[in-house]
Amino acid sequence: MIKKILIANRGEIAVRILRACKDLGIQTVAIHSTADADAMHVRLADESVCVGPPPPRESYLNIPSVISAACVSGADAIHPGFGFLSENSTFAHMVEEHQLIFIGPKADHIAMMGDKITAKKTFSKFGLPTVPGSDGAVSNITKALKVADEIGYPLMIKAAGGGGGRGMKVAKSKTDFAEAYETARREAGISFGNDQVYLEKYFTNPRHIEFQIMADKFGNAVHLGERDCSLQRRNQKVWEETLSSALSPDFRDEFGRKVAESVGQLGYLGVGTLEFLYEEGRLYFIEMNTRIQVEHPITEMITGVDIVREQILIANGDRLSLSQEDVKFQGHAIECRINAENSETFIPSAGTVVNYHCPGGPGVRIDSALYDGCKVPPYYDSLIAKLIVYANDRDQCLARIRRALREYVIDGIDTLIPLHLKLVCHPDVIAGHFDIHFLEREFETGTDL
Ligand code: MV4
Repeated sequence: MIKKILIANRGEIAVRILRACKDLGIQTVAIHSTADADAMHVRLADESVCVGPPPPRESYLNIPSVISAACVSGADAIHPGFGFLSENSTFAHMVEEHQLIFIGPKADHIAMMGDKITAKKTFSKFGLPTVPGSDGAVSNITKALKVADEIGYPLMIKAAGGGGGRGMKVAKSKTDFAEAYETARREAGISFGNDQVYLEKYFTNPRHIEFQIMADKFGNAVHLGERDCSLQRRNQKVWEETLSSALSPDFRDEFGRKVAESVGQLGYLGVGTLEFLYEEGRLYFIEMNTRIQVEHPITEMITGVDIVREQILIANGDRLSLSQEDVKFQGHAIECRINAENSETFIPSAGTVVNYHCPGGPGVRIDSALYDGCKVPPYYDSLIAKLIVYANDRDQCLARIRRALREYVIDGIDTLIPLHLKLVCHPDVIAGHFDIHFLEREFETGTDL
């Protein structure tokens, strides 16, 4: 059994992973930059190692430092969390080469899903619907124009090395296409070191729906239902919920089984998420994430599964603790991401938190590394807390969010609490009527400041 885990992350996800380790009786090692010496994740860990100065490149992304920290502390596994090194296949490979367990999928599967063309081909081969578009990369303008005519306009040009909203261009019509195509290739080469691009039909007003999956080394694979992550701004999710009202129980059941079967056939190991665009009653695969995601707690709330615990046990070589028949969905859960940002301008805010007071009561879970008097440094992601609310149905869930947001006190820095209070009182949000453009459209944040 894994005895000691090094957590190669910071903030709320490091704390979340620490908690799963403690529940399992596993020793913990935190890493931190000099800016995080007094951070919550350092205080809660059994041991800690400083891995470098504040800039992420020199600390949390510094592979030799992170692996050395694991070796000197006698850890037998590394949990990467999300962001940082979590989807770096080179890192995953190096961890294994040091006789350490990487708590995540095989390095090959990380690399495979990092290439969005390969990811799409893979799941298409397993029978999942994908967004209509080019069959793989389009390597020159002549071919590209021909394929573009077949797909029709508007269409999207996406970089194979992109993902998560990076490296995408919309061509509204044939007039825009050649320039958009050349720009996309040039930028992809610079940003990702890979200038391959592919084409897709552009969905104008889709929802973003993703399925959570887990798979063990014995070929067992299950899905834990879907999350609707349509409320986002500039590819940063702000609010996520599960289950989605867009899918009927029968559709979810059938589609979810296909998703689980696909990852089983792939021989995937660990937890992951398949992202889809939803339009006019249909789901189309776009990308797979091979990490634990920010929004995993809402799935935990409605299924009762501790996904981080499962992730650790899968990496340890254990069997999944449940089969598909054991997965039951109960109630509704919503996550409000509390970022250290101004609710109107979205300008990041750093400083010292004062008067910290957390909401509580039935159905309220806070995942955070905040404490009264803690510092929010300017060097890292602005996510500082997640308000996760559970209730028997969506309306009761919304009422509890209002109650919890009004209780929440975070002074000293700007946060997204005021934005969430507006969202949870908005008629379209209450009605569940939104797509991926709703937030930018409604709160006029689509344009530059
Ligand atoms: C799309 C799309 C419309 N049509 N693909 C953005 C993130 C990346 N995972 C894929 N993205 C999109 N791909 C086609 N063919 C619109 C988006 C998109 C988006 C998707 C999910 C959540 C938020 C989004 C915001 C802008 C664009």
